[in-house]
Amino acid sequence: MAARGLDPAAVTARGTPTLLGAPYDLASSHLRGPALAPAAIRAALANPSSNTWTEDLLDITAPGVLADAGDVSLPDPTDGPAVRAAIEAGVAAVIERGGRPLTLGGDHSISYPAIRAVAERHPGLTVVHFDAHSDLYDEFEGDRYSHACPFSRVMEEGRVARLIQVGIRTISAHQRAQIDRFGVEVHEMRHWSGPFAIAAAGPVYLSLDLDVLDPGFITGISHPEPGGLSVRDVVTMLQRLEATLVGADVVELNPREDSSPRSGLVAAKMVKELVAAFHRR
Ligand SMILES: [Mn+2]
Repeated sequence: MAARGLDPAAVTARGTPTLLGAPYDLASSHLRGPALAPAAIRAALANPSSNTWTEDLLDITAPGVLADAGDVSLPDPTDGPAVRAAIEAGVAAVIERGGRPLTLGGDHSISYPAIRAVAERHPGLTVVHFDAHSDLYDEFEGDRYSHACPFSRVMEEGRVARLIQVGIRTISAHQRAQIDRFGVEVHEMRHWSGPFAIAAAGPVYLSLDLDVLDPGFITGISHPEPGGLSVRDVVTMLQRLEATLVGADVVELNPREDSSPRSGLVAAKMVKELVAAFHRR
């Protein structure tokens, strides 16, 4: 029997998933380190401790399965507007070359320009957001572009039809008000009863903050929040996703907080299963 999952004719029909590094962490409110993540994730993807196959038999090194556009060039990381413009342009360039962007943060602030670029090209976009945190602050410590704010910036522009959040367990009164203001569909951990299928009509962007995982599964993150998901929970939800992915990101890996390369391996596992999700629809 032929391996299920890889139909070479279908692989590029919707655009090859394409890695794009966004090595930026100056919008982090707590720790630096996620700027080192794109290199760490690429190294983990090549780590011989595992192989290059997804669980449903896609070889991510086979032609057309996963491309790599390198890192966004950030000449002056202290110039926030220039950083955001460069990330938005980098993501747009991936789409315009026929790829589907899979951006590697970086802190979560990079999702705002990345989603802007995708939403402009995919009307009716749904964003599926895995995170311990809602990241819906209007501003955080005086910074409207902090990694605590990207989904407020995304939602107030009105280009995203639905925002679905999973894994949230740190809502403040302000963020609850923002959830109501923007009509966010939140699946909080306090109501968790196991993995479920997220279905969305139309194009979907998936933003995966690795701190959605319980700190027992990953040390290399800046904001460990107990009471989270297992690696298996997230992988299963990626596999059950009933949606067409047009873009994604994996953010907030902090290699400086990792006591071994293992958190990078967790991030790489997520990247692989996201690649599979891109190819499933
Ligand atoms: Mn988070």
